[in-house]
Amino acid sequence: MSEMPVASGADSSLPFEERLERGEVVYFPKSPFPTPADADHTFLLQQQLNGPIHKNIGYDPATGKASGFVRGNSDDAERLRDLFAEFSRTTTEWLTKALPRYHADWQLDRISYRPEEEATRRLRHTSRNDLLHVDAFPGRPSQGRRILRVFANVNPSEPRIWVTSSPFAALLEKYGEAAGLPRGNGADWLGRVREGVVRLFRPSKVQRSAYDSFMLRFHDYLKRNEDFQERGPKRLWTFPPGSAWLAFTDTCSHSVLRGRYALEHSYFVSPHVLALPDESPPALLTRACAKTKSLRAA
Ligand SMILES: O=C(O)CCC(=O)C(=O)O
Ligand SMILES: [Fe+2]
Repeated sequence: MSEMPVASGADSSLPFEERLERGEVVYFPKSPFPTPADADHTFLLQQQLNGPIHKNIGYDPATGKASGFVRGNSDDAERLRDLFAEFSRTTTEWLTKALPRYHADWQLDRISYRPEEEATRRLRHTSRNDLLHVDAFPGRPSQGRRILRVFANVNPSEPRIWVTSSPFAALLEKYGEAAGLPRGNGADWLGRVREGVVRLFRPSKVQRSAYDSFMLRFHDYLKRNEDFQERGPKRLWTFPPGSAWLAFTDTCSHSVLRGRYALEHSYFVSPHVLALPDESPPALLTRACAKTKSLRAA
């Protein structure tokens, strides 16, 4: 590891990967990877969201396309793409060294840039960031891969404020049944709907598996559940300017209350490179369903 994370969360003596996989946030008061500096930083702060269709400004490292920003001239658009491409390259380079076991089988997902003030946003209920949830991407099914996200607060003077709550394992135990556990025995969830009629019409699109459908349902369920939102355990995080943090956001329940100007990079990590595959959401879900099935049969 190039630089040890500064202790945060429950047990900092555990390896970095285990802490992340169990749902902790790993926090760095000073970002260990570069973020845009000087004129590039000023340029980034000038970018505006092309709302309300887009929730954030986005960039896909696979295609080099940026979206969701108010377009000025073509030089500016190219400069923004270059800036995102560089952020993707340097963040991935750092992460490869910091978490070598994941690098063996991960896919780079998207970058987002969040220029809006979170405290005053008006979003659809299921899109709201101020309600606690675990992540599932409606348009980008993970098919059992884990969602690892790296954030950097690029605000020059204000912190970004998060709240985190119980990890996925505890939430599944408490609310899984009520949210609607998937049917079947689990072994076929990850690929079941990859084939079939839809695939013929949209051959390039990754299909949603039964696992993805459950994770989306659970995401929405948690945002609607007043008991969890109001009475669940809470930890407040204040991420100052220049800091960075990482989390498996499919496990670490989280919400953002305040702050603007954050950069974020998502990665999909394959189950077989995890340090604790038996504690991953697909494994926990498989066991939860088996238990429910045997209880019903008894
Ligand atoms: O913008 C943030 O700090 C986190 C928002 C969030 O929960 C998400 O993008 O899934
Ligand atoms: Fe989220």
